Amino acid sequence: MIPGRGKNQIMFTRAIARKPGKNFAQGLTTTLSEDPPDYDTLVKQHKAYLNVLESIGLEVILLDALPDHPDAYFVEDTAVVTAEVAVITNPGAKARRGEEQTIAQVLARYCKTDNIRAPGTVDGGDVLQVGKHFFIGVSERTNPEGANQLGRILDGYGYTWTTIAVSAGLHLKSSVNYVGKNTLLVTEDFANHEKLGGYKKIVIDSHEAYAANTLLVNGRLLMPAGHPGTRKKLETLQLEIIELDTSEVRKMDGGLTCMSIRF
Ligand code: CIR
Repeated sequence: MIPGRGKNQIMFTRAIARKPGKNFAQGLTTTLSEDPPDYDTLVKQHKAYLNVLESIGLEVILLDALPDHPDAYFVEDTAVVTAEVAVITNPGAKARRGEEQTIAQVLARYCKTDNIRAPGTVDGGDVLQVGKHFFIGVSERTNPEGANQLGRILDGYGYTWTTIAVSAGLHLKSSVNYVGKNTLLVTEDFANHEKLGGYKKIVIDSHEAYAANTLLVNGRLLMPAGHPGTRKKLETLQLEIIELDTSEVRKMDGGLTCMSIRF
């Protein structure tokens, strides 16, 4: 049995990812960094990420870069995939619309698909699945109409869902993630959120807030390197922890969850 496999844990066999394009630094970002984003470093970090996914048993379906969409390697935002259906999103940022069509073609080979329709918008980064429940962040990218459309689709497959206002960070999963064993990893902003009751919480110190974007895959925790305080707290879960350097992705407001669609 895989360590840490619990009732809310989903086991994945595949991941869709996309190569970053040379123009990735033209993507959307709110992060001001002294060092400009570096393509060669990003490529190395992206490969290391994919190697980890493969090493823990996922088949990686790697797509080519989309030159017209410098953020397209953040594939997570384009689809919400459950065991029964893949919901193709309508990304909230205009510059990112169109990315979802190429992902829809790939997912259609593996599962039934449905769509979020305008004026609804959803970014997958706002959608957190914990077992049979979905938290859907309402953010600058995911609007109430999109959240409700997604919720109604999920209803049809026996899932429950709640919306949650994203008051800080780009997406819900910039601040809240499920790390196994009935535990949510949260930033201080979400530590006492009324809609996140019923779970144990690991609260991250504010100076390590970026580590909230930690990804649970098949019993392992993939976390961004360089957050020793959060690592120590996560060690209490007794799951294998794999640190990955995400410096270049972070400059583009992205993280570990964003770079793959697991299913
Ligand atoms: C964007 O602003 O859309 C990208 N630069 C970053 C998207 C990160 N995606 C995610 O957290 N799921």
